Amino acid sequence: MLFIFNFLFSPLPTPALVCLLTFGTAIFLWLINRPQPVLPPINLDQQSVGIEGGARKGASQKDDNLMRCYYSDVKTVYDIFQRGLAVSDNGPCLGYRKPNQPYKWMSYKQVSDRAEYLGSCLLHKGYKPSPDQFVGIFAQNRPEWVISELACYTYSMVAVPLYDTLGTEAIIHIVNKADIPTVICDVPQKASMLIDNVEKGYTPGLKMVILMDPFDDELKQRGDKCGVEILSLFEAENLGKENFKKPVPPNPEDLSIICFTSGTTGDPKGAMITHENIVANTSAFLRCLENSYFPSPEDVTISYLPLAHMFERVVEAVLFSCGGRVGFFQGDIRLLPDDMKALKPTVFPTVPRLLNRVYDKVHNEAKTPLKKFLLNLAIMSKFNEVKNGIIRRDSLWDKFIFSKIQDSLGGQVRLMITGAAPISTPVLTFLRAAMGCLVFEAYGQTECTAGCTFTSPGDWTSGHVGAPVSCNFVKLEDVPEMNYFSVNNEGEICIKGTNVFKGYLKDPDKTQEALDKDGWLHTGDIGRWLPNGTLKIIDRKKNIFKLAQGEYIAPEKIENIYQRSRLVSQIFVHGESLRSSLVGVVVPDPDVLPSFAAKHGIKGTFKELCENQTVREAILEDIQKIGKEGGLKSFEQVKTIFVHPEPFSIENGLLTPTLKSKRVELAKFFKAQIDSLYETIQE
Ligand SMILES: *[C@@H]1O[C@H](CO)[C@@H](O)[C@H](O)[C@H]1NC(C)=O
Ligand SMILES: *[C@@H]1O[C@H](CO)[C@@H](O)[C@H](O)[C@H]1NC(C)=O
Ligand SMILES: CC(=O)N[C@H]1CO[C@H](CO)[C@@H](O)[C@@H]1O
Repeated sequence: MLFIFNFLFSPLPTPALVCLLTFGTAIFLWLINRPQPVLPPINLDQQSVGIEGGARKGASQKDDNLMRCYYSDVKTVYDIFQRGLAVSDNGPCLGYRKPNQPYKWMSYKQVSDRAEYLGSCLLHKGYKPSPDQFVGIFAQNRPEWVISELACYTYSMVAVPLYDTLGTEAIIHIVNKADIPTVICDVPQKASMLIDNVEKGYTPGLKMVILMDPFDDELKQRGDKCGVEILSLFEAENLGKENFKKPVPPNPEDLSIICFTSGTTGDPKGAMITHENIVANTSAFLRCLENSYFPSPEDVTISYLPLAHMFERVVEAVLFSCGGRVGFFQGDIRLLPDDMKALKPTVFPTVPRLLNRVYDKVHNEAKTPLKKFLLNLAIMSKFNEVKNGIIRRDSLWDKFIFSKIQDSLGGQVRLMITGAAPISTPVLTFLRAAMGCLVFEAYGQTECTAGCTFTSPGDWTSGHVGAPVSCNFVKLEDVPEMNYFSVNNEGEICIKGTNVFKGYLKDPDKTQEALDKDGWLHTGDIGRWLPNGTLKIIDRKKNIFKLAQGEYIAPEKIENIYQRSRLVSQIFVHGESLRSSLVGVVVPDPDVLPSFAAKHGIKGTFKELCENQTVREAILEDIQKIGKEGGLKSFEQVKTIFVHPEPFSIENGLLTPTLKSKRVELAKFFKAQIDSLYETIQE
């Protein structure tokens, strides 16, 4: 500043005048090119307002009519795609790549033609153009996934995604429950598994498999023998081209997709989602973006989060509705950074687990105190700008500190949305500073088509999930057994709106548990209204919680399985939604432990045995084996344990009078041990 000051007031020789003019021009250019701050569209101290009956709506909502659609001519997912085709002027739509090659693009028209051919083939094979006709899609994210889905919508049929992590039993359940005669799948292994199920008589209704990848004759013959026709996708499309049928677009209230979600107990439930549900969510999403970054045909997103989940599908719907493009990852999450560099996405949907890794990596790389200091200074300075609504990537901090991380995401990300599980404050703040793009957090679940609250542009605080979106109301309902009351602004989060699903497929009991008679969806999450009208998630109604990667955990179920180990007298399984793995506290059986330890060549008092690392590892190995036999998935297994010599009891306050674990107390009591357990494992 001093330099400028002196410069301005000294007598001006000609070269100095030139300098000044240059300088003035620079200031002028800076003034007109200065990044425009993103201003909040609403009063951030009052982000939601009460309506009759104790529920709340988003503050930007003028009346009590919930939003159904953003564009009046777009009422179904089929319409969404047609709009993309029109506004992009048949631009690029779906992209894919082979290792180390650039992306190749299919145009909107190519995609829509292929969908019409595939759909015509299904009709030719006996399907009817009607929303009671179900087609399975069993594939990783790839262009053919979207083509298959669109094939269904083009003729009013319903897509039913299947996915690997469900396990064979669940696949059998879904194929039977939804009466799926045809599954479109990606690789021969999956087709083989489906045929295996038919051979064994588990899924007699399956009649056809359409395969995207090449397969051999043997598979075809196996299919022939058990009455399953196997077609390549290529053959299927040709067949449809020869037997072409005119599209039969769906109605808004028709079913579009059935999303089977893996519960913690029992069979997966099929959430019935209509076209209107998806359009409502997509529209509300667009409304949220109105004042910040509105997608256009220039936009591109990367598809790597499972398409079988609504989160990813809604993000893609948002892009399609604006004529944008979707590029697919190669199918291997380890190659994602390489794909990002090749694609340069502008819209990046993501989950906390991935972001935690980015955060850890950057912080671990700053090894010297100087580097740590600079990193923190950079985060602080940039975040100060963010607080004023300045989102940019061209400051000195960006050049010297953040450009590497930005480049690792392709360098063009303008909009990041995180959902599926809560994200911690330091990670969110870091991202907002470092990435130089808008970062929003969304909260929701499959049953409300992914999203029901969204953080507002201009609100860069964390620790809440924003305010209700324009397609639903939110209310909190008393949960007396947990001491949550709506008069205290706390309770179970309930949602009502155009995005709320129609119930579970052929499951009136489960539907009744989730949807009450007035149409409120009961989420099972406990929320609190903050004074400024945002919602904070504070608990779970049952003892069920989500890990950072979005998987539900029912700790009691896991403990019951581990109890089968002879070594275990008592066990407490602990997890946190900001972490991606579980840890445990084991109280060993004093009668069994000494002889078990002796077998490992270790002797000592009970307390010494409990403290011995070799013993600890042997116990861990034993319970993990039992867990595996008991059918626990790998994310349900504890990664490490602490061995405690004193039993949990009513006296020490760790058990209820009915001898149930007091989970909150246990977590408090063992906090130090739990923290150090998490330090020892690489998450
Ligand atoms: C809203 O309230 C919460 C809790 O009082 C606070 O942490 C947050 O910063 C507030 N948000 C804004 C934008 O003022
Ligand atoms: C465990 O016990 C064995 C045998 O008594 C001993 O050699 C070993 O050092 C102990 N390990 C620890 C970590 O205490
Ligand atoms: C406004 C709204 O409800 N949007 C949600 C739609 O779904 C996406 C993806 O799941 C969420 O991120 C949004 O919050």
